[in-house]
Amino acid sequence: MTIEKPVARALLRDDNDIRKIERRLFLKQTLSVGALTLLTGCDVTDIGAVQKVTAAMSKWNDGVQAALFSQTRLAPEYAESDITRPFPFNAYYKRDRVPFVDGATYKLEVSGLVQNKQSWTLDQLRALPQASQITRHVCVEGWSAIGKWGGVPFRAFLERIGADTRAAYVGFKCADDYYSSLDMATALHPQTLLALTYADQTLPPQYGFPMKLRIPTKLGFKNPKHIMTMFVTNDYPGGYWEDKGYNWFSGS
Ligand SMILES: Nc1nc2c(c(=O)[nH]1)N[C@H]1C(S)=C(S)[C@@H](COP(=O)(O)O)O[C@H]1N2
Ligand SMILES: [Mo]
Repeated sequence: MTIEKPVARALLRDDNDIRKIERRLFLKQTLSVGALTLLTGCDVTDIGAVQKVTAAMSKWNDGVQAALFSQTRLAPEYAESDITRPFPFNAYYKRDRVPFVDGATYKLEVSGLVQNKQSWTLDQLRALPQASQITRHVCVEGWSAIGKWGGVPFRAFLERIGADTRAAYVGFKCADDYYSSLDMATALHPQTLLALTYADQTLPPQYGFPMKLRIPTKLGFKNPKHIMTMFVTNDYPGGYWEDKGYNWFSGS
């Protein structure tokens, strides 16, 4: 039932047979619904009951994974020539419904346990020291792709706004109905990036304009696009897929 472990391992090793692992993961998830039916005696059509059990197991997994998590463990980085072209688009809707956000009036809202709650324009974010990474994005649906993202190391941003880094979570609200949250250790991880560019260009609408969080140590669904608000909190904020039963930790 430890669904995400293979991915956690996959992120840490060389990716020779990452495809095989993804396939196995995909099958495992499909199987686990059947296994749940056997275990709980509830029918798979009884979505509510299945979700409750999945969520409970997920919580247990979160604890195990958090204990294993190391801030010094880095996701592999790649060369320009490894980049997947074209990079896939994915969301809970089709491409023609990608939200429009006006970059000229955009302001990232910051709230919760932070000293400075001022909101940030794109120009202000671009004026902060930037970094870039070429890393692999792994989606639970069974695909992965390598891309290049640039932006502000999230740790530096959290320090800049005086975030209480002893708090448990950082939460995100997006321009679509998406929302997500991270454990503080992952928020502070050196590869977690407040991404403003893709392939050295302004982040295109389909990949999350004006801003997304790029977290190479987490599965794709934990990388929120079109972020409008972020907040630091001790109250578990959940997430769009997490609240549907996906494992919250989902990473290494
Ligand atoms: N706002 C928002 N962020 C999101 C999603 C979404 O539907 N809306 N989908 C997630 C999932 S499941 C994946 S795999 C990635 C896809 O990112 P990409 O379009 O850059 O490949 O975005 C993640 N972040
Ligand atoms: Mo995904």
